[in-house]
Amino acid sequence: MKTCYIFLFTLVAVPSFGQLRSNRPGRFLTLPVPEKCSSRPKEFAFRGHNYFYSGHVPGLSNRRVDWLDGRNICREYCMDLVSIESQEENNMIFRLIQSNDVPYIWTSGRLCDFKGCENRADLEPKSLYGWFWSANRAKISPTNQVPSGWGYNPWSQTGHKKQRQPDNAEFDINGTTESCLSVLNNVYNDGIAWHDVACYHEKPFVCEDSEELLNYVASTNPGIRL
Ligand SMILES: [Ca+2]
Ligand SMILES: [Ca+2]
Repeated sequence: MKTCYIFLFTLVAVPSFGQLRSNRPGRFLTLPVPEKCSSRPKEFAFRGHNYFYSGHVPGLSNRRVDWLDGRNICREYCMDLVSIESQEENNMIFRLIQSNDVPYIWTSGRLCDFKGCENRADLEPKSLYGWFWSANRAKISPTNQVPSGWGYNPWSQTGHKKQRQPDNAEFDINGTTESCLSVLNNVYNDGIAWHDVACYHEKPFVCEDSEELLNYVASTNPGIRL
């Protein structure tokens, strides 16, 4: 069911664990912590993956973190920020946001605008073709199209500049690129929808099981229960 993604393996030097550099000097992806993987919060499940919303986890419920910190908190649990590959998964996340009155969340969605993304004609123009899920390096459908198999386009039709998303609006304000994908809850009177947002903003987040990290911890910790 999950073998059909178009992987972007040439996008980044495929990470040796813990070695993938962030865009801020000195910040790295975190290694999973086996004990935390074993006892990770399993708030709900979908197609074999466990998920949790940080606002529902003791110790995390008041945390608002930037995008990379969100990834790293998830990764300690053998998870990553949520990647929304199907309309069913998106509907589930939208329902979570709606029923809990969540203002916004981080996802693992990221614009390929860093080192390794140059000279990729298939990613141009970036605002349409340059987005992918960091958790598994799967491409996101062109942002101006209804994704294949979906009945709607999850990107908002409006935002700060009253233009459809992604609009990279903050770049015009302070020169910061909106390189990370957040689901916002009616911030622009637009219902629950996807937005490109600058990655330094601090938000709650949803974690989803990472098969890559679970397999890594399983293979290096014989007998561990995950
Ligand atoms: Ca997913
Ligand atoms: Ca935006």
